[in-house]
Amino acid sequence: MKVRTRMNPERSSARQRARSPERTPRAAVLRHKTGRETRRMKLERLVEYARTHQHALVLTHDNPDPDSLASAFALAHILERLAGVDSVVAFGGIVGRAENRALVRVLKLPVVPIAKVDFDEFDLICMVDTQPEQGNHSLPARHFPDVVIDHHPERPETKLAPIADVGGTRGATSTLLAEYFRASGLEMTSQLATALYYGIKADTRNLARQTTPEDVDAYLWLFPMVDKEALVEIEHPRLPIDYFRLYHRATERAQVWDQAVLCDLGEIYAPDMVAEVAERFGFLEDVRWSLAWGEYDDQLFYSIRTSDRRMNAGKLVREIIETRGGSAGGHGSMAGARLDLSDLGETGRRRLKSEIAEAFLREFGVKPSKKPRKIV
Ligand SMILES: [Mn+2]
Repeated sequence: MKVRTRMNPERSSARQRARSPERTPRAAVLRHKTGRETRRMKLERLVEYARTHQHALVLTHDNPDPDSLASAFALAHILERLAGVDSVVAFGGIVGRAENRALVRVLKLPVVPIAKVDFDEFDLICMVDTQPEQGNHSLPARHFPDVVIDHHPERPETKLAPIADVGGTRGATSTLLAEYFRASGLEMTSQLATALYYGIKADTRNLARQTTPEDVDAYLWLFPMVDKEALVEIEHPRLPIDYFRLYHRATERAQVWDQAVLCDLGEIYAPDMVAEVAERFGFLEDVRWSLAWGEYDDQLFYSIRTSDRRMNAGKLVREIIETRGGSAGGHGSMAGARLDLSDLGETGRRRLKSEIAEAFLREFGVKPSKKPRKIV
């Protein structure tokens, strides 16, 4: 995967024409809406469609996690090898968590920040581990993806993408990509095997959460090809001092209400630290709900974890955050959301945060008269 910066503008406009809907009539794209389509058929359709294009952009969700990064590079590899399309993988936000930074560094994944991407240079736009409506990606509104591969529940607009493989029960998008790989007959590289394996492992919390037999199957298939030394480096990275400072603050600020723990982290150094903290406090004894939030770059980030099987974390964040103008996504046991704060002053921000915390507490069944316990 090469990173290009400039291309011939004439060719670029030709590609833009090629992207217009008239050139790719929906009817020409074989869609099997009925019946079960095997991964092999899906792969064939993807390759068939991609073949008439030259330059693919594969976009992860913002502040990408291992599942999103691994899926993006696996898709880029498939597009290059099977459809002859050169591919660039890009992300919005930052790669924040130490493990995710290590994944990119150790495996030398040539991922490009979205600020360096000129969307008009690409005639094939792909999106992985997220969907157009999800709101957690940086694809400008004037573009719509050609290809969407995501294990999250299908959003209505995704149906408009010529190639969409979304929804289902898989615990990770990396599992879907591993299935494409197996169907393709392409040789798996240890770099991609390591990334996909870690993608599945991270999303399913080592096959302990939202895991299907297909996830287990892909995990076991990949394992012999994993670069074990690289994996150790990725899973046990050096941590910045900010990490320990943030945990200190989190422990001081956490409030335990019955079976729910809530933590306002204030300013955070990386958006995905809310997920890290929510995940950790979710392990606190007797806790069934864990919610953490923090501010980064004028945005408010939320992350939630639950072990309550009767509740749906994804639905809950959508109800509480999307109705307030934010974007949200996730599934049964884990979800995240963000809200733009740039129009709000100090007071407005404080009010919004406490309103949202109260809304969550109500959903967690905590009585308003209750007082929280502190950890320290
Ligand atoms: Mn995922």
